[in-house]
Amino acid sequence: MKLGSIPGGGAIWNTIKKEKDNMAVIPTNNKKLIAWVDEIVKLCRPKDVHWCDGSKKEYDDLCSQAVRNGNFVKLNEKKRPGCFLVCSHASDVARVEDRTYICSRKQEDAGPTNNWADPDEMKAKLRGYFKGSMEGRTLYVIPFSMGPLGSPVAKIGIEITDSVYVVVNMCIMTRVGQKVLDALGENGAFIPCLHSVGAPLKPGEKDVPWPCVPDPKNKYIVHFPDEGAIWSFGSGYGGNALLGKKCLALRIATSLAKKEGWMAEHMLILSLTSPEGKKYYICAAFPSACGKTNLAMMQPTLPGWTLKCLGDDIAWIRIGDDGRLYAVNPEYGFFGVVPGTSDESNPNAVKTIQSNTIFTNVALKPDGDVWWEDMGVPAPDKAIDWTGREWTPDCGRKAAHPNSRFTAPAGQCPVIDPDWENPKGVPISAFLFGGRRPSTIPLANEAFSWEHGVFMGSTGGSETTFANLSQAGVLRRDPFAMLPFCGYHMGDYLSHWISMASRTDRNKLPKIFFVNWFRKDTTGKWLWPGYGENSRVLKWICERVEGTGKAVKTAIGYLPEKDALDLKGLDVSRTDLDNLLSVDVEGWKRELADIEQFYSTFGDKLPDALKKELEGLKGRLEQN
Ligand code: GTP
Ligand code: SPV
Ligand code: MN
Repeated sequence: MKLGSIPGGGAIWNTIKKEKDNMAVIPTNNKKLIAWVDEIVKLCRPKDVHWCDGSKKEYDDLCSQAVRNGNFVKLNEKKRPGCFLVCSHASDVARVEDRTYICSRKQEDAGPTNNWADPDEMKAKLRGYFKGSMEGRTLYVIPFSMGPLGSPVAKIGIEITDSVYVVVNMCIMTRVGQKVLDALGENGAFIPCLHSVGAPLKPGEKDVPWPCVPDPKNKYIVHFPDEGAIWSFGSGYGGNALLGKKCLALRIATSLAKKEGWMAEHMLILSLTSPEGKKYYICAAFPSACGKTNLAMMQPTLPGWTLKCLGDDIAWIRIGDDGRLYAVNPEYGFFGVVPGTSDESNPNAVKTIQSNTIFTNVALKPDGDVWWEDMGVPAPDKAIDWTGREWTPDCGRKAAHPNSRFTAPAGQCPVIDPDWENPKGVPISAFLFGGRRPSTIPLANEAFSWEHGVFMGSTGGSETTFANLSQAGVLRRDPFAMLPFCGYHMGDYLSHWISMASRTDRNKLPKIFFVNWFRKDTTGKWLWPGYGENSRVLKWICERVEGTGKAVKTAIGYLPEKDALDLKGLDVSRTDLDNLLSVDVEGWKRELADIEQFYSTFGDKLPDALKKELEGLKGRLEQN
């Protein structure tokens, strides 16, 4: 269909001054979509419109164009085939939680943990920002599917963006292209996701390497859960701009899931097969930069155990016909933390990012390959750091930004599970919660019940990291690692978790565990070696699922008995092990006070079941 020949296509036709024979046909007959694109074209006034078909040629052309334009650097084809380096503006290096809004109709629906503004007022304000924001740039329409395309669990989004970086990253992170429009059909529903870097170009003006709005106060990551829409302005980075990920697959999805009786969680999905051949599926929620990608594709050090990866960041979970919980990864790629990725820590990630990967904010070596801190190979004598400056090992600066990232196709992971695209999902045996806790929280702790497990998840906390543009290293409560990602009232979200026990046979629910790989001794050294050695904890968890693992009942949960963990071949001292696996009563009493204060922010939205759990813990600790 020609642009001018369909209702609503007129404005696109008129707005884009393009040679007629170049003019693409609109590849959809979805009336709502055409009308929406038309409206945004009028508002943002791009010089051009490009409907993404998701082909390899389109991807390659866009990357080549970005290289010519000075936005991307092509890496050495022999060392990193099909790979590019992109370095962002120094102001645009992570998610901006301060600038992230849940604009529900009623303020109460956003709850105490989200920024809120009236949706009409926010839209009026943002229209001012978007007005003419794409001048001099191409507007890209990205049809994408979160979840296996065409499956009943999939949600279709359409992202409009003026960033080539966003287009190619979305092509890796989600399922993009014509096939999505075909699945959408004439009347199908989609989630409109509007994005602009907010940097219009005047005629003849040369583009900068990373266009964005430098002033953080003028960035807006806004969700309208009642209508299911996302508007993002001013940032080109990660979760701020790749709108299928945190914005759609978590914030909007949580609010849909609450209404529809399923769960959208910040969880990795892995499978673990025992030497006897029994396969267990585990989901784990850790806050940003707290070890999900690493655990999701970890190489077990325990002989005979095989781990496979189904997802590293997000899980959509539904009750299956048999009453068990089934998890699907809605994503198609990994957007992983780069620093610390080495053959020793995460050999499977190293292999995944060998080709067809976009690196953001790492250092460029003279040989055209990339480098980062704790890569496990010697630092180059000199490099160009992520800020574009000359770097030497003694210059006192980090070569890669602590929140530098790789974007890589999930299918490239050498241990990807054969069922990772199964729309039915995989049946979950255990939920793990965790975070960076240098003290108090033991290495592993099993909940007494579903409600106690929900209590554990809801009171989880972590030292903050560089994944958010804010202070790193301070303890904050982060229920279910969802504090920045829950699209509605956190108190209602906690009730939703509690309610799962009445939606199905509670005996079929996964067992719940809290783990902490990040305990430190008084000198600041990690007490637990982590990474592949975490397989020893996973083994105990599988044994607990089977009902065989040995545990001691304590005030805070079931802890592994001192000889219950398989530590063969591992050098951990008895004292360290005692520290890792004992109840620090005084520490827990302080913890309790902090939890009580945190819980008070939810007022009467705090589920009674959790009040009861809090009182229960208090009583048990007092007996110690
Ligand atoms: P997001 O992508 O932000 O959600 O992060 P993530 O939860 O996937 O965290 P990731 O696996 O990328 O790990 C973040 C940082 O934690 C990296 O620097 C890792 O090296 C480090 N890390 C991961 N697992 C462990 C572990 O078991 N022990 C220790 N000490 N560090 C770990
Ligand atoms: C996180 O911060 O949890 C991430 C990175 O996974 S981002 O996609 O930027 O949100
Ligand atoms: Mn994440």
